[in-house]
Amino acid sequence: MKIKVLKDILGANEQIAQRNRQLLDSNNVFAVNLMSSPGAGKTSLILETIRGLKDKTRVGVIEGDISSTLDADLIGKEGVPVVQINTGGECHLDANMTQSALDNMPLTDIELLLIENVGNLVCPAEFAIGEHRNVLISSTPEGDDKPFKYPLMFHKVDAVLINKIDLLPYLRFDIEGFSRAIKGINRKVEIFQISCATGQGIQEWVSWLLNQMSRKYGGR
Ligand SMILES: Nc1nc2c(ncn2[C@@H]2O[C@H](COP(=O)(O)OP(=O)(O)OP(=O)(O)O)[C@@H](O)[C@H]2O)c(=O)[nH]1
Ligand SMILES: [Mg+2]
Repeated sequence: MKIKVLKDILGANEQIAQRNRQLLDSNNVFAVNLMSSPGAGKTSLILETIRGLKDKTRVGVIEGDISSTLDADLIGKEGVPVVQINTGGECHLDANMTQSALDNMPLTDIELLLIENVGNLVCPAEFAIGEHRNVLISSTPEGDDKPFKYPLMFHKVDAVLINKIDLLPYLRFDIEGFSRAIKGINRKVEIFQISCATGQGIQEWVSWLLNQMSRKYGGR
């Protein structure tokens, strides 16, 4: 019985997610669902991405948090449209919440929508929200065992950004083993080593993103 209820919830969510994707498609907006543990660097990455894409594409941001508008306030200072979702306790965004945010996003003014999901490595992996790509930010201080402990998340994503690479000299983190473990779960995933503190790898990430967008919607 329990399983059936969960299936119903996920089925209903998937239908709304598909409607969100159709809305985004009809506006030629490419949506990226950014997931990570709390504090891995989602907001920092969004800031770096906005700066890296300046004059290349028009960005909008949806911020998902259990409470507060701290992240949205930071993003708003970059002069891009931003909508904050407060889930009020839910540990992930779902398609319904995302739909409400899309209703408040000027979709005709943007080409790329970055969606910061709630910091959590479990639930966000299970709920589609209408995104075109899923990206995981996994930061070095979290430890190199995460692919073994949270395999669904690593399985679901199109790219893993290994953030806080600047801290490697101070940590016991086997980056080769970590990358091997990710590829063992998800052979096709792209892996980038980045630092939002030093800017290392951000250009490569931004180029990949632009490439994914043009594969979907053609030359920009
Ligand atoms: N050393 C270092 N610190 C970083 C890097 N990226 C982010 N940080 C720091 O990590 C902390 C958390 O970064 P955020 O970008 O707020 O992380 P988040 O994933 O958005 O956090 P939540 O929204 O709370 O889940 C901040 O103090 C950042 O300055 C990095 O590449 N290197
Ligand atoms: Mg954040």
